[in-house]
Amino acid sequence: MNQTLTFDQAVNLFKEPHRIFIAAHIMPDGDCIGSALGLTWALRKIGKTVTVTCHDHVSESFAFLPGLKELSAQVPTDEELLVFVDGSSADRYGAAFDPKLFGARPVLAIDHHATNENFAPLNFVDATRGSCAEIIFRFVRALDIPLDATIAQCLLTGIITDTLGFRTSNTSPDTLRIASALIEAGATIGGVVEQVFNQYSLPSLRLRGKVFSAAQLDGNILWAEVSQKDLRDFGITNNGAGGMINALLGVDAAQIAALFTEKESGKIDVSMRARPGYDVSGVAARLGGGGHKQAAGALLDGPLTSARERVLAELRKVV
Ligand SMILES: [Mn+2]
Repeated sequence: MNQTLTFDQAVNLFKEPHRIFIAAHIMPDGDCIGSALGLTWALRKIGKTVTVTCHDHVSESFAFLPGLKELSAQVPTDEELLVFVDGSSADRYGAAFDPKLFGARPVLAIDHHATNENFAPLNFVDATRGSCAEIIFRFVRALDIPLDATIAQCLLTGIITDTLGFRTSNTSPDTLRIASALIEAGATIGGVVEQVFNQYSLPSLRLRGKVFSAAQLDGNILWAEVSQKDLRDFGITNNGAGGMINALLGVDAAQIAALFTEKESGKIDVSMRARPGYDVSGVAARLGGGGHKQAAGALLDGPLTSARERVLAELRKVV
C-alpha cells in the first residue's frame, strides 16, 4: 500500500543512507533537472554518494548547470534510497521506476503536481508549491546542509523555469523568500533567464515562424502543431519546439492554448496552458497525463489530426 509522508518523515529518510539514487522525469524541464541536480549536490556536500539519472534526452539549454552530463539513463543498483522528483506518475520515469528493482529499500517521490497519483511506495507531495525546487530547498534546509552557489543555481533554475520567471499565479511570497536565499548563496536570476528563456537556435526561430503562422483559434482555444516533417525540414533534432506554448497563450483572444508535437515514435505530445480562472489539469489527467491548472500535458496516440480532435473536444468542455 502506497503511503503519504509528512515533511519530517520524508526528511528523515535521507539521514541514514550513504548511497542514494535520484531520477528526473522524461521530457525533462528545468524544474526536474534543477531539483534533481540541486538535491544531488546538496547530498554530496554531506558525504553521500549520489547517482542522478534521466531516461530521456536532456536539452543543452541546461548545460550551464554543473552535473548535467551525469543525467544518463540508469536504473537503481546498490543504492539504499531511491528518490523520484517532480513527476506525477510512475510512467514519467521510464525504466528507472521498476518495482522489481526496489526490494526492501525506501522509494520516495517528491512532487508538487495537483494530479500526483501517489505512485511511489512513499510520497511527499506539496501541490501549493510553484516548483519542485522549492520543496527540495526545504529538504536541504531541514537536513542542515549549507547552501553553496552550485546548489543554489540548480534550485533557482527550477523555480524560475516552472514559474516562468516568477509570473505564474502559484508564485508565492515564500517562492520569493526562497529565491532570495538562493541569490544570497550565489545564484543569479540573469544567468538562468539568459540561458533558458532568451536563447534559441536560428532553425528553432524559423520553425516558430511556420508554426505560429498556421496557429488556429477555436472559440477561445488557440492551438498549433509541430509535425516530424516540420522538425526535419528545419533541421531540428531535439527540443527545438521548447517554449513555444507560452507564446501561444500570449494571444489576447485565447484563454487556453494547446501545442501538439509529433514525436519520433508517432506519439503526440500535447502541452496546454490556461489563463488564471481556467484549469487544464483535469483534461490532461483524463487524457492520461498530468500537470497543474495553468500548465499541463499528456502523451497521446497519433496521428496529429485525431489527437488534436480528441484534445479540443475535451478543452471545449472547460472554456
Ligand atoms: Mn515542476
